Parts: sequence; structure tokens; C-alpha cells
Amino acid sequence: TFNGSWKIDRNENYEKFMEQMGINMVKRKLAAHDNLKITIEQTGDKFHVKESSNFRTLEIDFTLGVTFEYSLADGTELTGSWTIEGDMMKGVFIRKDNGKQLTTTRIIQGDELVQSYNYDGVDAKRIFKRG
Ligand code: MYR
Repeated sequence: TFNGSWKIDRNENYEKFMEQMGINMVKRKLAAHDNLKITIEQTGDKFHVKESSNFRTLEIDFTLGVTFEYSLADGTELTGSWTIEGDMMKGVFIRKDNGKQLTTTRIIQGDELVQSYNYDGVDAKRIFKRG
């Protein structure tokens, strides 16, 4: 289960990923140490996610397979949806400003939540521990 509170522990290739996303260096440096915490509450196919970081606090509701809107901390708007395949959450999102696809997955590996990202040929991971 994905349910519970997750605190960022470490990133892999996240700066390159953000660079590909077009995020400037100052923001990348800040975002690499954003103290991201997510709390996931899944009830059937409905999710309630609380996100908090150095940048903002917000709550997101979505239903698996149903398109919703999500804005990144820099204001970039995405639209897309999550599905679950086996043990993995799979998200497919489209940037509204340029139509490019951002895909992401979440999987529990041991006692960690691993979120992977792909945008325009660049992969990254953010790895969370319960807390
Ligand atoms: C959630 O389940 O946490 C809410 C929806 C998340 C949607 C997509 C996440 C993509 C985040 C990409 C971050 C990239 C920063 C450059």
C-alpha cells in the first residue's frame, strides 16, 4: 500500500531532469533540497494526496483513470491521470504549455517509495522514506 506519510530521502538525476524541464539553475538548486513530504490516502480508486515542501502546501484529489489538472511549484500546468498496474502507480501527464509528455511511476521497494520520472528522454528518481 502507498498509504501513509513519505519524506524525501534522496534524488537520482533530478537536477538533469529539471534542466530538461527548463527550470533555471537557481530554482533547481532550491528544488533539489525542497524537503518534499507527501501523504497518500487511497480509498478504492480514489486518492487524496497532501503535498508539502519548502515551496508550498497543497492537497490533491484524483480518481484512478480520470484526468485532472496539477501545477508544478513553478506554475507549469500539467493534465493527466494515474492508473495502477500490478504494484505500480503509473502517471501520464502532458504539459499544457508545450504538449510534451511527462511520465511518472510510484512503487514501494522495501521500506521506500520510489517515484520515477521521465521527460523528453531524461529519467530521474526521487526516493522517500516513511516519516
Ligand atoms: C500526486 O499524486 O502527487 C499528485 C499528482 C502528481 C502529478 C504529476 C507529478 C509530476 C511531478 C513532476 C515534478 C517535476 C519537477 C520538475
